[in-house]
Amino acid sequence: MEIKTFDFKIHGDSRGKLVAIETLRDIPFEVKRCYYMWETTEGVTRGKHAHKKLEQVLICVHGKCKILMDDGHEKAVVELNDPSVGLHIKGLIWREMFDFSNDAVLMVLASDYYNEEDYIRNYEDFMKCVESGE
Ligand code: T46
Repeated sequence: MEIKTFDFKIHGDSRGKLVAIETLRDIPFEVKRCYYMWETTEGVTRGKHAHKKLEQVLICVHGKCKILMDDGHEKAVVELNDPSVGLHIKGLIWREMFDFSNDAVLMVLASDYYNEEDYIRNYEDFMKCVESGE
């Protein structure tokens, strides 16, 4: 499975660091939504779903966490621990987020508004979509 990450430019000076992410320049889609999660309960796994159309970039802006990606054929785990790195998730990918550090803040830039109909929350349904090439 191809893992696509973006290394965002860090603007650093004596005051500290700053990353700017511009739509269609630093990431390949128009951002319609941003959400983030923090104070994730120790040992918990979030996600456990796929999306039909949504495209996203995940950035752990503080702390660290791991992302499992599964395309129905292969699985890969990526650790996010750098606020200047974004993980691109596009297409039919089952994702799980786990191993959150206590201080982790996971921010997500999404290509569309929240729509429960775009979710595939059952793994068997996900595999049916993979097999049918939907
Ligand atoms: C994804 C992974 C990486 C909203 O009302 N609006 C939103 O934009 C989102 C993302 C969630 N919600 C509500 C729906 C649920 O009642 O917030 C609650 C928690 O959402 P969910 O259980 O889907 O969260 P995660 O962490 O399992 O998954 C999220 C995204 O939903 C998903 O698109 O790819 O992060």
